[in-house]
Amino acid sequence: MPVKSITTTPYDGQKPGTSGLRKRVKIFQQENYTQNFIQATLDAMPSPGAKESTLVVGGDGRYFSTEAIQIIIRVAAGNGVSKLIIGKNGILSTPAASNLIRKRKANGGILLTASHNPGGPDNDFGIKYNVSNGGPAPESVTNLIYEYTKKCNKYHMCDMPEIDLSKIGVQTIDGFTIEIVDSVNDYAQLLKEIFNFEQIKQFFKNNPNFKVLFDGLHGVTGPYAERIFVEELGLSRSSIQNCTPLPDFGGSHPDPNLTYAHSLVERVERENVNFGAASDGDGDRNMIYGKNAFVTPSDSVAVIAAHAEVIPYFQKTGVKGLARSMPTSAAIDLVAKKKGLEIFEVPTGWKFFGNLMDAGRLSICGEESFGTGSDHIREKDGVWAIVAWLNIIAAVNEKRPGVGIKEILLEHYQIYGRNFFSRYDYEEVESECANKMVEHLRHLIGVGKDDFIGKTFGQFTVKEADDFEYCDPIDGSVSKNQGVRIIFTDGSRIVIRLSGTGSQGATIRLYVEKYSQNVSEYESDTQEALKPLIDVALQISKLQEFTGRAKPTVIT
Ligand code: VG1
Ligand code: CO
Repeated sequence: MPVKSITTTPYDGQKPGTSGLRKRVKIFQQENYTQNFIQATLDAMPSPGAKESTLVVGGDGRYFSTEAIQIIIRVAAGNGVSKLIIGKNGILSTPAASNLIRKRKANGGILLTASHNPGGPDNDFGIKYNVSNGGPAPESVTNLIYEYTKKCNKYHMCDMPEIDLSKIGVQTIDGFTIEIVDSVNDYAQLLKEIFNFEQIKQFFKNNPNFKVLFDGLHGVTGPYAERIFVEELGLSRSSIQNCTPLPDFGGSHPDPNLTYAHSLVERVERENVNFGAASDGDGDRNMIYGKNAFVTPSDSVAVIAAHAEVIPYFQKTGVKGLARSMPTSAAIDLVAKKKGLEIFEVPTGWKFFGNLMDAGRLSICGEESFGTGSDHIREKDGVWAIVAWLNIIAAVNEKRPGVGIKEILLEHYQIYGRNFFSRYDYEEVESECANKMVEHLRHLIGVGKDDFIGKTFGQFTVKEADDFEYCDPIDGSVSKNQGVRIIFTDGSRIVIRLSGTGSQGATIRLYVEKYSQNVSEYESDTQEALKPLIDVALQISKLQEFTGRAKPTVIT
């Protein structure tokens, strides 16, 4: 096939954020915008580079995905890529893509998703590059992509007819191979190797009144849920809802939290559902929520770590170490301490866990943003987390029948204490206002530090404060300015950082955490328990003064 080199002009702002490049669809639709970014991505691929490489391609099926895949096919061919493995109709959940990259020993993958951001012609699209371990590219690679975008004045492509993405099979055009694969098979196989499906099925059989409801929020996990929950685990079809992937997610946010998964929340409460769960647009997030029992993601990963020995995968590999992102509560740290395991605190973003997993030092990790996972792949994994909980419940019930989500949580608090945790998001704040607030905070903890440490706000006295910096223990790379932390003498904590996944203005994230070993508090309402700390966070940050916002957009 003849290669054409097309002249183009670099675009500003093609800098990958926490998890790839995310912008409005309209921005990606600009002339050569997507082509430029793909060219820069291929140019930045780690050695031996794009030529003769194999790449996995797929995404959450959001609006503009199929157009983007046709562009990727042509630009990949133009750059001498030898093979693309593409999910049928362009569909691959983020964890399924990570698994395929590993299983097929591909050199990397291009994931088309903006995760939990809304989709459709007026909403978001995203492109993320994953490396050969199946995980998101590290900052060294994403920085290089950005550098290439700034000088991208040519891209290479081959003219070819549109490829039919709906037909499973292999086609080779002039030495360039395109393989369309079933989106679900390999992933379903993986989960069957990890968990005790027989035990879970048996539990459902023994407990016909145990109600389960999974909500796909019209994201990518629908077909995965149907295969795993209905076909493999034998639940009824009415146990899953919103499981048809839609390019605009039915017009809502495919974000599994109490605000955006409202239809699940209502049904769980109204129909006394024992086990409710949801996943996000690209299938890497999860929410676990039963009647009167919401599991915070920080608690969820701690519970999974505490019960890991009932999961066949960990029986085989052992638990090598635990980790969390910095803003995530320290509940998992307490499990690590009790079990004598290494614990790591990394910046926000799953890419920071990959090196630790590759080095054999990390098995289970999580983020407060509804991300939970393990070293079975190199992405967080929504369906994995949900099946992990089912496996734990099934195993615990063999010894103590009648135990559900709430009992497991309360037992956990009795052993480890409770880390109350909440996050306030202020979305689409004017960037200038958000930056001024951050400057104010950096001043407090920088030049003003001597005055700030030891100061008392309400019942809290400042013990330490910094802007989180991480040195990767494996490759020594340093990531600075990852969020302002203010730690009080009683161990309570405030973290403030700006989001790196938004596509419009700035999103301020405020995280608060308070630890309690007071048994009478274990069933308290999170927002009530944290109210005094939140007041202090707002006072210190002057958030309302800087942004004019009296209330957050979302509380999780
Ligand atoms: C958010 C979350 C972070 C998560 C990231 C990607 O990033 O806070 O924990 O890893 O989204 O998740 P930020 O920079 O906006 O806070 V997903 O499901 O979008 O791939
Ligand atoms: Co996601």
